[in-house]
Amino acid sequence: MLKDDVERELNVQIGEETASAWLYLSMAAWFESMNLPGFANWMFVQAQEELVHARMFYDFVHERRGRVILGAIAAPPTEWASPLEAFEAAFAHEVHITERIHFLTGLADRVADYPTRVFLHWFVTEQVEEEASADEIVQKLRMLGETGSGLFMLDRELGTRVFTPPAAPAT
Ligand code: OFO
Repeated sequence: MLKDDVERELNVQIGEETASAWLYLSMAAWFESMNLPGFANWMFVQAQEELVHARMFYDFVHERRGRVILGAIAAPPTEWASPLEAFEAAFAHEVHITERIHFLTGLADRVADYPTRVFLHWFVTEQVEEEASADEIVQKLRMLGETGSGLFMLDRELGTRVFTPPAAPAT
């Protein structure tokens, strides 16, 4: 059984992961409107991954015989000044999600909830990758510049990203 405060925070995290998907889908739509289909593809794949993350928390709460309670998801921003600003926002968002995962991990430790602690281990590792992949594109945008052939080449590269569902963590 889940303790009440752990259950509540896992429910908050379902909302956080869903909000991540909503944010990246909004960024995908903005990139489409900017005629950058490769960037839009990268964000769309990212949104799909976030929905899987939300589902993992959803399933875990049920496995532990908890109750999933969904809250409101705030509307995401819809405009960014440039591709660089959008990816800087994506990176900052991932830093926030990392902080949430670390907070949850600390909570599980404090209440000796070992199954939740083990479940969260996958997300601790995942967040290292999430931050690194957003930051890699920030660095490329800074290096290549945001106009002309650099942007076109990066758009082609980001267009090759495909969605592969993450393997479920052991519980
Ligand atoms: Fe779910 O990792 Fe990004 O937000």
